[in-house]
Amino acid sequence: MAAAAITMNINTNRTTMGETLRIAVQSKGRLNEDTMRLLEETGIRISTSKRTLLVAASNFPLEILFLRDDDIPGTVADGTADIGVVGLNELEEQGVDAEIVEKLGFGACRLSIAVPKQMEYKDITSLQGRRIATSYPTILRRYLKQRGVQADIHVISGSVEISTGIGLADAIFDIVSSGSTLVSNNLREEDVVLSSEAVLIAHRGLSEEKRGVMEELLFRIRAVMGAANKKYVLMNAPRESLDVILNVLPGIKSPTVMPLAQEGWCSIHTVLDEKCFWKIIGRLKEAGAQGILVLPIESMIL
Ligand code: PRT
Ligand code: ZN
Repeated sequence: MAAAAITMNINTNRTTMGETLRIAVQSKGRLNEDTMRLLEETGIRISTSKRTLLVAASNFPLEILFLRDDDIPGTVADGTADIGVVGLNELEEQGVDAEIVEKLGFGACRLSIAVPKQMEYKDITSLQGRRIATSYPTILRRYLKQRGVQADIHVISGSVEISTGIGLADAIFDIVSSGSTLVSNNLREEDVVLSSEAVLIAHRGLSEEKRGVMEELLFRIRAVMGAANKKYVLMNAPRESLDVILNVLPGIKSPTVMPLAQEGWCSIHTVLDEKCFWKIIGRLKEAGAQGILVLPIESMIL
């Protein structure tokens, strides 16, 4: 009986939302975990037990195509996948034509010029005629051209950070996140050329039906991202403290206030930024708030 109900549910989804959408996701590496977590938080069930190249979701018209991140922009541009999750750095480097639909808020990093600690560096013109090692030649070439600098670009596919130490280059152009890789290789970050994060990209020629499925997915993704770091906060307070407490609370809209069975007391409910909550908790207690409950929010639809 339960199985029949589930099957019916899937079928209903498919008829109301049209075709199955194919999303390209990094098979392993830095973006895989966050992407899969985001999909899971949207309520989409994907069996990751049998790790094949193509996996279908069981309760949403979506199939996941697992690829190396380098292959994702091209696969989406040519329509083999309908949408994909990839670093903006990778998309920019490949320069393929795909629509950036949403910034996803994870995989944050930057593409920067870095030079040996002891090297004097005023600006990018200091690298005129010098050798720069990178895995991102297209973005670097464009940056140098815009600034009228001619340099020798050495394209290497990995361990770019060691290339100055071994005498292969005078400077590097590479991904920086915490900066610790640069420090441990005696390098100093100079120009930040591109700020990157994971983005959801889409094939330009999506059918109307597929675009509809993407919009449904996007709606869920935005609800999950909207709830990130937000907490649902409940507290009890004497009615006479209400004005002071409402002044302290920077809620999304006006908070809900409900009377309690005990005369002269009320319950206040609101949604707060987690960071903000820890800043104002002292003032809430001072104002007389008691029994403060802080609850996680799964998704938030504004
Ligand atoms: O196998 P596949 O080709 O799929 O993966 P990959 O090895 O090419 O890529 P992967 O998994 O390393 O990175 C995927 C994406 O994650 C990148 O394209 C970026 O958009 C994003 N990202 C975020 C990062 C980093 N942070 C990062 N720190 N990519 C790489 N790094 C590396 C960087 O190259 C350097 O070696 O980490 C080092 C620097 O880190 P810090 O923290 O020491 O500065
Ligand atoms: Zn790669």
